Amino acid sequence: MPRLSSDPEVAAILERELERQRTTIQLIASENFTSRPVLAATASVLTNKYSEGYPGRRYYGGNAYADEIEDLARRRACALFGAEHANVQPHAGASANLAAYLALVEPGETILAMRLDQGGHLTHGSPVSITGKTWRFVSYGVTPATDDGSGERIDLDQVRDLALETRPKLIVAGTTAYARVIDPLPFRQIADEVGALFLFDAAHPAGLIAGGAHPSPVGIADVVTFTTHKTLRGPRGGAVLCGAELARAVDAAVFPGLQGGPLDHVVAAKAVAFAEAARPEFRQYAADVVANANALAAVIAEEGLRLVSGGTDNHQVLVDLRSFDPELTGKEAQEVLDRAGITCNKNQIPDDPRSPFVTSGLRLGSAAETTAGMGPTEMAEIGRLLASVLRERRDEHAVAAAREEVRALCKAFDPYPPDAGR
Ligand code: DSN
Repeated sequence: MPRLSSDPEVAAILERELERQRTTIQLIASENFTSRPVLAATASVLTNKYSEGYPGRRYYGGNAYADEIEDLARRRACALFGAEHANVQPHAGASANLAAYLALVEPGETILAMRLDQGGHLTHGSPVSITGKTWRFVSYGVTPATDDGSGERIDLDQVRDLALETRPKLIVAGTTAYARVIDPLPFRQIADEVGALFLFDAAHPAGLIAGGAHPSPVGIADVVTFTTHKTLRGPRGGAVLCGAELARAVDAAVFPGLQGGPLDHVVAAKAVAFAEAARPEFRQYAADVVANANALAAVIAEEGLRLVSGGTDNHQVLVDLRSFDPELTGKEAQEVLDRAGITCNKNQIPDDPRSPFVTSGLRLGSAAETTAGMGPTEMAEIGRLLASVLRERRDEHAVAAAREEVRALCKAFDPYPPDAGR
């Protein structure tokens, strides 16, 4: 990684962040460790370039190479996902979703999407998001919890009933805290039944889809949005896929509708990541991510923590802490786990009585540590450590001992080993 010796203050902070990533366990489900080529592209001279517009149609001169890189990224994205058109300019998943709404729905029209506290995203119409202020959102959720773990799945009957009742212009499938596979076909059928368009927000499973571990919504949904930095393991950013007939509307929504100049250095890094995700080893990676999440989930359940939906089909494990200790909040759990070097996030669980700042749940993810090389054995060890830290959370010696175990585990699975040329 490039050194910033001429700015020692910034360099020191970056070194400490690198050290944190190397010596603590990363279980945030939306994070990953990018490859060095992705990091290098992100740090490239393309950060200097202004290229408002699209390849061949820019508002500034000097864009020959910006055009080449964006064309390459678009071609690679289309090839990876089997899409007719890709827009690789969205700065984030939120902007990709906003662009899709802008392209497909007039302000004030109705969109049917998943509610935030049921596993949806802020951009699925939360009242605090511009999406909730601009469009009329109707929300669906998950089925009630059951003892056998068959509940807490997307309630497709509710999706259909609400679609028939409210006749949305657009139906959104996609989640931010949901541990189960999402089949795009029932959503397509419901959308067709009510004459709605269908957007699949693949922010979380994009890498699992690219790696063949989850069904692809491409060619089924009218528009697919995704982030490039979660399971796809690329740079921080977003993208939109669609058929040729929507290409113009989607492109116009991204620029000039929402954004100014693209981040060409990030577009270059996206191109790198799309090529990496097209390799055969990425298919193995996607399968390993799911296997690792299952191994983590199994041990956590054995340790007496209830899993929302009873398990996982993807990279996420959602834990209901109330089953473990009614007093334990997600906030407290996140804080004590942070002290032990286990990084994860508090998360609301379906029908959570606590606020999003406190919560009754934890969201864990396997994508990053799978990249670092961990397997089911390490996942089981992490599950046991996590449970013991929660159990002994008031004993600082026990937390400090867990921190040392975490440090030892991380040493064997360094995402950026110094001898590999960082
Ligand atoms: N922050 C992302 C996540 O963690 O899922 C969603 O925006």
